[in-house]
Formats: sequence, structure tokens, C-alpha cells
Amino acid sequence: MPFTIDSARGIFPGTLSADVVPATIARFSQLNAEDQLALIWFAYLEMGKSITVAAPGAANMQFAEITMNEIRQMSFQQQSQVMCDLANRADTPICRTYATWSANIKLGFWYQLGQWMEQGIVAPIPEGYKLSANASSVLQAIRGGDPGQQITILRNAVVDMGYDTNKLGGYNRVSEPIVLPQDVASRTQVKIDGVDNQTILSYMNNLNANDFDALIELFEADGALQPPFQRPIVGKDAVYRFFREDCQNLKLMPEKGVVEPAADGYTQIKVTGKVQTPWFGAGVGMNMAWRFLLSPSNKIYFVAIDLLASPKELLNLAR
Ligand code: 45D
Repeated sequence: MPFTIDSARGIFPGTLSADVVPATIARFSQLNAEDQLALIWFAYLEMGKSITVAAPGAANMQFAEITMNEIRQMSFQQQSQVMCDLANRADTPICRTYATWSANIKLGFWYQLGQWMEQGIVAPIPEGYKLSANASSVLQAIRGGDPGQQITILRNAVVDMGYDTNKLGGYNRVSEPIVLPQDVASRTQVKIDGVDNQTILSYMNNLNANDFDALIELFEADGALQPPFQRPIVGKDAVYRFFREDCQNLKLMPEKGVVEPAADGYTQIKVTGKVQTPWFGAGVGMNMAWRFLLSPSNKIYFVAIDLLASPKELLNLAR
């Protein structure tokens, strides 16, 4: 084996990812809970002026419903406490429940809370709340990101809240219902300038069609996928679960790429283009790169998905 997952992570080292995302999240997590909540509220309001977030479907909200209703019945003071607990990653029943939810359920939960805050059903951020100097400077950093970077910062902030899953012990993961794959006749096929490798094209087309059964067969048994700003997810079972839990209804719009031979019959392929999330649809096109390492049997041994630092990076296909 010429590669390990660890060495594969280093292919196309010149790829510049959006450092603003982890840097901002690190600073955000140092703030106190009140500042965190107020900051997200202000960031969310500002973003809402230029992009609209789609309401989650009822089927996706059913798992958060019991908790949502519980919160709805509480006094303002109790509601504020729940939100602070989530930001503090406290050990409470609600923080434990929250920890079992997939990213999209967590986002749907906050989406609903945000609506209720606007409607006066849930405790608002106190009128005239003044962010600390540090929090203002984190908000300023968020403003400096492009829309794709901004929504990724918000998403990561939400995903990090609640009780630590590592401390939960065994638990049942809760995610949205699985949608059926799109029927074959109505699928669109991507075209990638510079790439005609079938595995790569099938990867994009199957993910776009929510066809996770076909998609996972493109991977080596010990293959891995590295989502933006995360550690690799290793092995077919774990990657398959990730696809089903976190990757429905994405729209991948790859544009161009480069194919190069690597050691011992492996092939490295870098593709750049845009990705849309169902939360914002065509309103936000995230600038992305995929860095694939294919085995000699043309299966995916490794793929890293990066959120790019700037649109200029879409043109960077250098090795
Ligand atoms: O705390 O090839 C309030 C993979 C205030 C798969 C609030 C992929 C208080 C393989 C406003 C109420 C998945 C890796 C909070 C590709 C408070 C693959 C609420 C990539 C929290 C391409 C805030 C996919 C709210 C990608 C409601 C890159 C915030 C997907 C809502 C990226 C924020 C998806 C939302 C992203 C953010 C989605 C809805 C970045 C959604 C972001």
C-alpha cells in the first residue's frame, strides 16, 4: 500500500481552504453563553437581509417536536436558561437529547426557536444587548466571510452545542427520514471540464440523486471521506451512515478538474465547483474542492471536501 488515510489527506497540498471558519469558531467558543447567543442572533438577522433560509419540512421537525413543545411551555427565564445550557454544553436532559440529533435536526430546532423569538413566544435577546468587545470582533470576522463561509460558521456553531456526544455513552442517533433516490430517468448528469473518470462522475451524479446505495459502492472497503473542517470518516459503513444522515438533497455543481497519476497505479483527481445546501438553495453557492485518491481498481480510497478560501481558488488545480 503506497498510501495511508493520513498520507492521502496531503494530496494537492496547495488547496487553500477557508481558515476563517475554524478560526472564528475557536474564538466564538471562548465567549460566554449570553454573548454567543446574542452574536448568532445578530449574525442571523444580518444574513437574513440578503439570503433566505428555507423552513425545514414537517417530516424533518418531528423528532425535535417534543423538546420544542417543552420549551414553548416554559417561562422566558427557563427558556433563556435552556439556550444558555446548550451553548455551555451543560449536562441537562435537553442538552443530552440535542446531542443525539443530526446536524439538520439541530438546525431545524434553532430555526423554529428563532421564529418563536421573533414572534414573542420564546425569550428574545434583551433589547439593546451590548456584545462584549471580543464578541463584536468575532461578529466582524463573520461579516468578512463570503456567504458560504458565513453559513458554515453558523452551522458549525449549532452543531457544537449541547452535551458532548463522547460523554453520552451508547445512544441512538436521530436523523431525518431517508428520502427515496431520484428516479433514474429524471437525473441530471454533471460535466466536469478536464475529468471524464466514471467514478468521479458517478460520485457527483449519485450524490445529487440521493442514491446512497450506488454511491457507497464507489468506495474501497477501507476508504474514507473527509468533510470540510473535520477528521476523515473511515470505512464504508461509517461513510454510508454519514451520507444517509447528513447528505440528503445537496446539489453538487462541479466545474473543472485535473487528473494525475499517483504512486503504484493510484490516481489523484482534484475537482472544483459549487455546492448548494437545501437550507439556502440557489441563494448560496459554496466554493468547494474535492480531492480524490482512486485505487488501481478505480475505487475511492480517499476524498476530502474543502470549503475554499476564495473564488480564486476555483482555478487552482495545481498539484
Ligand atoms: O444560538 O461531496 C438564533 C459533504 C439565535 C458530503 C440561532 C459535502 C440563538 C460529500 C438565531 C435563534 C456533506 C461533505 C441560534 C459534499 C442561537 C460531498 C439560530 C458538502 C443558533 C459536497 C441560528 C456539503 C440558525 C456541504 C437557525 C458543504 C442558523 C454542505 C441556521 C454545507 C443556519 C451545508 C443554517 C451548510 C446553516 C449548511 C441553516 C453550510 C446551514 C448551513
